[in-house]
Amino acid sequence: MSAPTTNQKLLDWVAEVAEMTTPDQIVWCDGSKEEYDRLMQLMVDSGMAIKLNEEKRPNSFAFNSDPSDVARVESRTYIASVKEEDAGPTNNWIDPNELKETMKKLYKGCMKGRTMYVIPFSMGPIGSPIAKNSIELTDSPYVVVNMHIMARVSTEVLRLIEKTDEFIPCLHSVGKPLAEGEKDSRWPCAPLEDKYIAHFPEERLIWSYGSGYGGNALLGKKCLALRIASAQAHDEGWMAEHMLILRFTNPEGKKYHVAAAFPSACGKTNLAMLQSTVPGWKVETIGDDIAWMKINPETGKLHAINPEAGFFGVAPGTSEASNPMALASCASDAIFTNVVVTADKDVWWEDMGYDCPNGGGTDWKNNAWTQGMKDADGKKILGAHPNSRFTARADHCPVICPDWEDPAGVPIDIFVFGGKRTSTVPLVHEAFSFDHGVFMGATASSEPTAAALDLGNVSLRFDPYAMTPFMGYHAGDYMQHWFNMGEKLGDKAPRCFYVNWFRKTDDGKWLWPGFGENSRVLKWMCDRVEGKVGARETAIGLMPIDGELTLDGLDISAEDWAALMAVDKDGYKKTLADMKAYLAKFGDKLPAKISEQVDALEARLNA
Ligand code: GTP
Ligand code: SPV
Ligand code: MN
Repeated sequence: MSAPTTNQKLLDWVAEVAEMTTPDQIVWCDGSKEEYDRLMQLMVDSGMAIKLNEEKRPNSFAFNSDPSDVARVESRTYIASVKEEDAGPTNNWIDPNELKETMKKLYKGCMKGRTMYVIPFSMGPIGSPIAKNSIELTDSPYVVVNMHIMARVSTEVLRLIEKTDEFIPCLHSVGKPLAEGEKDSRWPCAPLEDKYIAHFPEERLIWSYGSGYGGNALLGKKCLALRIASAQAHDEGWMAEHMLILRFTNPEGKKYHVAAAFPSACGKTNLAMLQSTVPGWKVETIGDDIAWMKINPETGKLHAINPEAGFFGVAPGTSEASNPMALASCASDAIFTNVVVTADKDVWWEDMGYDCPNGGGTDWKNNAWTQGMKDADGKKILGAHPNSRFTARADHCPVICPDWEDPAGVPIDIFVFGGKRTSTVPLVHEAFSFDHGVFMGATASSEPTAAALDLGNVSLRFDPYAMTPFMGYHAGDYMQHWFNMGEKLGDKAPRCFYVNWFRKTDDGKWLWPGFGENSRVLKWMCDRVEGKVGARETAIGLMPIDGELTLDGLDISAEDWAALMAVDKDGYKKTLADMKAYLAKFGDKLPAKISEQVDALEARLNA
């Protein structure tokens, strides 16, 4: 196949990679439906993909990964900046030259027996000034079809690269060359010790080896749109954040735009597509995972775009009750990874809202499975992996915002931070100031979820801005960048809030109904922005005055409400001690303003 571009830089790079990885052939992708259908058919024929029931799940496919390759691997993710101190204490670092030598040995001949696909893609609307043109080279057809949904794959990107002579190179291999005549496995990948998800921030270069799953392999997402983009945003004075973006419109038609940072598997997709229970108020989705934000010279506010084109959402827990809009988004033209395939070739996962039809099917490990089945130790065998995901087109979401592709973005009024805390942290509190909000984001904490399984036995993780696994540079500099943005924004800075949907009672039940009911909390935030409601000052921030966050029609006892709204000073003192130990790792890169906020919080807790 002759190359469909005249850009020498691109041609040289493709040739250089092909020489190193020795694929059997090179295919230049165009993002067309014909290409999607052809690759899916190829994978159905090889046994990698399962075509789902055309009546129940039109044009949709299921995949099961290798049980060793089910999530991002943070322990194998590297920020290979030239200087170690630029990666900081929250990132893994290897000298870039050394890492390249190691990876070149792995890449040598790694595509033997495979096809190398050249994927031209844009993060952000093609051709928009904020978008990034990029090329992913991969030997995984699964990556190609997912990129079709998650990014904008098109030959138009090649035309832009020809004009600008600029693109972000992303190299990916599953790391499993095939010997002469060797039969491929269903999900080829390399063992953990050979996996590398590497970023060279100064060169704006991404090299990934050994994993075929999610953020390890769909390189436009975490690698480009967060790790590389955050480093670039730092240098250029904008922001790349792990945030959903939504529009919340009141009955009079006034629009508020909210960007919220929660760690992986902590409810961004849910909140982004929330079905409001506040009469007359509605939510529209702009993005569910990533926000790129720049200061708009006309409004002086931060304007946000979603650089992605699809959702790579957590499947388990997605039901008609919890997230009907996510279900609708993957009703057709979707890809499912590591869920149950039912007897009639539909999909199912835990907490989907109904029992598995016919009592079972094929589980994510590709075994015959019945619901309720137990292993030798008497533990229930899950049909779907806890980090199983659907890949769905954003334009299939019934509540996608009509302006979601506006390259100018939407003006952000409200920042929300949060995480999963079953104790200590109340339902909602507001920052005293933007700087206090920057501190709240910097010291956000969460109990680890299945989206990163290699964290070991950690009960609480500080996760600044939900960006710990995604910062392309030193976390202390990251915090300082937030303060700097605040200074530039002045009184146009978004109002900052902290939420926790995940408080539990001692006997393990949720204190807050969550999901659609979270709209009540959003409404309170908008009322705060409008100055319609007051707030009471507490040690941790500003909290609702009883009765002003409406609970009408909710079955929630006075005791539960009090517990949800309590400021657990002892719990916070414990968190504060852990926080100080965590922040000590930042050394002299810890912004002075963070230390001031720590002292102020301590003084308020001791008052
Ligand atoms: P990534 O895609 O990994 O970045 O994560 P995400 O933040 O988009 O995750 P998602 O929205 O898919 O979170 C899914 C998990 O959060 C599921 O287990 C949901 O049941 C749970 N969840 C979301 N919202 C709520 C809520 O309001 N209350 C409770 N209790 N659980 C919630
Ligand atoms: C996350 O883990 O935050 C995700 C999923 O959004 S992945 O793309 O696999 O990183
Ligand atoms: Mn995410």
